[in-house]
Amino acid sequence: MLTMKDIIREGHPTLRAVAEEVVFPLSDDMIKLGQDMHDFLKNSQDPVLAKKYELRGGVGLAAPQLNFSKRIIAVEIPNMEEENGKPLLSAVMYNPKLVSHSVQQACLEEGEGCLSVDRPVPGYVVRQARITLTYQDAQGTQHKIRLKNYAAIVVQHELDHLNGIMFYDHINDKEPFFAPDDVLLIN
Ligand code: 4LI
Ligand code: NI
Repeated sequence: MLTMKDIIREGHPTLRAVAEEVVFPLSDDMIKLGQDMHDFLKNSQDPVLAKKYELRGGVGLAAPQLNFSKRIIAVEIPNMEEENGKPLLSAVMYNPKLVSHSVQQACLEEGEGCLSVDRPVPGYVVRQARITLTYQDAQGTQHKIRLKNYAAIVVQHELDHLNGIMFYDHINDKEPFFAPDDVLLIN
């Protein structure tokens, strides 16, 4: 089981590297890594397990954060609307690719956090409001999905990790909460 000690922190060079594509069929290690990343997120959202293992809550995780420079991300995004327990998005994505995006931009009103960053970095991280993404699952099956708002933001944050980009790279130092008035603020 992965815990916070498996997650590397800002300053580690792997977080600034461009990760490599994974080749199919996947090795057992790459399948296990994806599953472990996904389980970490689910555990981190379970109040009992999060407390027991001192996990910080997360909805997205990228393989470079575990010091594996591979193009793998996991997402577990709870559905804030309606208490049906069904997640808004739950997946492990191998070789995810952004194929198109909206002109409309969006950002989280409360800013972003990252499991590899142990300090608050206030400010708007302006991203695309809607994206179309392709990826392969663990079996190698290709998927093409459209995401918007919160899910689109989370996936773009994780895709950035595969390219050595940290969320605060996007924050305007002079005016961290500046955003043009056509940027959608997500709360
Ligand atoms: C515990 C159990 C307020 C502050 C609101 C926590 C279950 C911030 C938001 C969670 C903020 C869950 C989150 C991200 C923000 C803030 C990520 C809590 C986990 C809210 C996810 C990747 C940015 C994603 C919305 C500095 C670790 N996650 N909040 N940003 N949640 N979570 N990001 N922003 N301000 N980061 O952090 O997983 S994209 Cl679900
Ligand atoms: Ni992150």
